[in-house]
Amino acid sequence: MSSEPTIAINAGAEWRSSACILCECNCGIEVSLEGRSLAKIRGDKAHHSSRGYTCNKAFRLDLYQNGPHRLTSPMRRRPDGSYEEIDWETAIREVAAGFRRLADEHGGESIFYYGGGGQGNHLGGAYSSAFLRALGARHRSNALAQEKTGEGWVDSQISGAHTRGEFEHSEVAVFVGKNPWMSQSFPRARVVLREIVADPGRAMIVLDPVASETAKMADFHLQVRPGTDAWCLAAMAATLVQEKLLDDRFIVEHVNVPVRLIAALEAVDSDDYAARCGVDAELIRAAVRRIGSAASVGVFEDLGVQQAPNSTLNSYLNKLLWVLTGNFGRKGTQHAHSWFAPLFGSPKVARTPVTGAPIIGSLMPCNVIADEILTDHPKRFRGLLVESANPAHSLAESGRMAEALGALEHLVVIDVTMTETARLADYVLPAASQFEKPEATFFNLEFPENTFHLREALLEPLPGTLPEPEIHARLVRELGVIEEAALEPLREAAEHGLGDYAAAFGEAIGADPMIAKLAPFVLYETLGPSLPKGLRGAAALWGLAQRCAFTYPTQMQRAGHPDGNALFEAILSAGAPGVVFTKHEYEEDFELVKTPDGRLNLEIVEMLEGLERLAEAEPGWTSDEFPFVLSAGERRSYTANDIYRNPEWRKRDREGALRLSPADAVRLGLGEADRVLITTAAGSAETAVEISEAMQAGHVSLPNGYGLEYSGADGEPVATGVAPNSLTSSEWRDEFAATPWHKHVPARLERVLV
Ligand SMILES: Nc1nc2c(c(=O)[nH]1)N[C@H]1C(S)=C(S)[C@@H](COP(=O)(O)OP(=O)(O)OC[C@H]3O[C@@H](n4cnc5c(=O)[nH]c(N)nc54)[C@H](O)[C@@H]3O)O[C@H]1N2
Ligand SMILES: Nc1nc2c(c(=O)[nH]1)N[C@H]1C(S)=C(S)[C@@H](COP(=O)(O)OP(=O)(O)OC[C@H]3O[C@@H](n4cnc5c(=O)[nH]c(N)nc54)[C@H](O)[C@@H]3O)O[C@H]1N2
Ligand code: SF4
Ligand SMILES: [Mo]
Repeated sequence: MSSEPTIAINAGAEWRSSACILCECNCGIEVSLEGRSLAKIRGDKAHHSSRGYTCNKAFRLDLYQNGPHRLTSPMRRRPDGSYEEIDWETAIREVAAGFRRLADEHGGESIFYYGGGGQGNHLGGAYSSAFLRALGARHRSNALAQEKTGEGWVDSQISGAHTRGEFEHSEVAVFVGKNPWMSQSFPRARVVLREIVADPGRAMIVLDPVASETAKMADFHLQVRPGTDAWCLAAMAATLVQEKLLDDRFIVEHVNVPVRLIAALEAVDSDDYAARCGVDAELIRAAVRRIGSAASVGVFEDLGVQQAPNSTLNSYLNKLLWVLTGNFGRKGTQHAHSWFAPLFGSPKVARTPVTGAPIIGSLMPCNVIADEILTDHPKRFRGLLVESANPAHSLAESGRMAEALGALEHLVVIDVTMTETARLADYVLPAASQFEKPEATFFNLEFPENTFHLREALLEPLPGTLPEPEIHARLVRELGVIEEAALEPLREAAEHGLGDYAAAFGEAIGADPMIAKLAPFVLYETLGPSLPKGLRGAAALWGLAQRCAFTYPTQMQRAGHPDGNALFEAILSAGAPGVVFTKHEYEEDFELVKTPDGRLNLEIVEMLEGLERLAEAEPGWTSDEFPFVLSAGERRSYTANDIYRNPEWRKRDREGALRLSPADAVRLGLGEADRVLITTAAGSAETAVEISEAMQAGHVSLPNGYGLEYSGADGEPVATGVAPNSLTSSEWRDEFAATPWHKHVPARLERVLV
């Protein structure tokens, strides 16, 4: 909900602009500082996309910024497992030497990189690539490879582009395994949801086994049984075909529809499929007719299907809903969009060195990382650099993940705090927080106007910490791979302005391939010092601005930036609102479609086979031993990935209760005050329970972001709530993309007797 400025209280306070770092929306905020504390926070009305909006989570960011959890010195692990503080010079020397040794003895490919930015900080990751390239390392991954790579693979074939719904203007909004009331993910989510509900001419369709906050607002809640979305989505697409609700003209002009797809959808018995997913067949058909009659439809799929059975197939099937009805490239529909920096690498699917799992968008599937380490295979990973991520807690099967991290020869973690992952590392490097350095994200996913927001530091780095760009620069300098003399002309050109710099940079790249290879480092070292005070870390954005000028020249100029240098300058000086870096016309959306013939392509053999197989397949992954389905990692009011570590930030749900249906509570003889032991193939945990009408029988859920260790005033670390991945298994994963089934973990419950 948007926060109204409290003028009387804040009279005289100085408000500084920044952004919330807790989810991909990165809402603009204004902060009033008291010393080093973020004393007051409110939504920033000047911000281009959030316009004053925030949700409930932004207001306690001081608990992220300040507290005993902040690291203030590099740490080195002693043989007995305890840590000692070391100085930065020693840390940089030993960290670089450890990776250098692995690269020399086993090749750069033995070094792996995980993370590079969470929900609010992608600048550091932009610089890490220079250090990794200098070592010849090329394998990497991050959280996207446990949620979005299946969808990314489907997108790469349907449109060659990432797409988003323009929900602010959609007549019909469809949410598939997505609860935006809680999890947000598009600008001003709660305002937009309320507007849809209030307008009788608009409608909302939600596929969710839970009567989530969003599902309760929906006109059509298709309350599938967990894990059965493929049958529901197939019945929906089949209804489009069988009831002739397709946009024939759009299809003729823009879509390759294989005959095999139409035949498969004609053959679907939607009553039978409806029964298999547990939804009333007439409700499914009514929802589809609403889509068929709408002037504009936007669709958002998220973790409820991306981390559950048939996840990649579900991505394909839900995209049929907007592709076949021509809901693309018009106001309120689905859109391809520009990127300031693409979040995915090459669409070509490669294979991981040990297990041969698919590498999609250059990201290794998170669920095979442990297997790529715990083996005597000569190509196993031996070294790992983790930056701004907590894989020991956020990846499937924490126990095995910890074993893998422990088996590495050189594990280095860059974080603001001693995470579960850092506790296994050989070296921990303390980063300046996201309010102590210029920062930004590449979650720039809007259309027709796309924005980028560089925020300035609110505070000096906490003594003992360094911003990531400086850490990576020191590591590259330590490797000694680039001559000072090669950098000097660029430094000098930078003194004469961006025009001279651009010319000198072009020349330097031609003369020395190392300059291009280590571009972010070179920019930091040469352009960085000439930037306004405190903005050195923004130097890499110059390269991205040039890329933007090259990729979207017309749209960038339409947004008011004559060239890449002008865009870069606008970014540095824009402040609170951020910068519109591209402005598209609706008709230009097809220019962003990157398939070979420029058409949307539905011919994906694996997906057609998957659709056909549904006819014979029976949903159901539970057993007598594990009769419940656990969704491990639900987004709630007080969850924010692993970013807030201090449990004090939660006003409710302190322990993160397991939610279960009233029917199951009766069956197990449970009351609200009882506790249960939940057991899965991977482990057991004891938890508080919350009996909730929102849950259907047989389905239970636990929140994400709990079970993080935190020590208050120098006591022993205590973990509050259940760490969800102590209960997940890495083999439960999608057959195409190897994305995890976090939302679908077979489990057993027992009442804890006291
Ligand atoms: N409050 C809060 N917001 C966040 C985050 C956070 O930690 N806390 N994290 C951010 C991040 S990183 C992400 S990726 C997004 C994720 O955002 P969401 O994907 O919306 O979040 P989840 O709650 O994990 O899952 C969404 C829904 O999937 C449903 N679900 C479970 N099983 C199934 C199933 O079999 N089928 C279907 N159709 N649905 C199912 C759940 O009931 C839930 O309502 O949230 C972002 N926003
Ligand atoms: N079971 C289950 N597991 C899940 C999920 C689920 O639903 N269920 N969801 C998955 C999803 S969608 C996601 S996105 C991941 C998220 O999990 P991760 O990718 O591990 O990322 P975050 O939780 O964002 O953790 C960010 C880390 O960055 C650190 N950090 C904060 N600021 C800075 C900074 O300025 N510099 C540095 N270097 N570090 C900083 C924090 O201390 C924290 O350790 O979890 C995934 N894991
Ligand atoms: S958590 Fe997300 S929606 Fe909420 S204020 Fe922060 S960025 Fe905005
Ligand atoms: Mo995520």
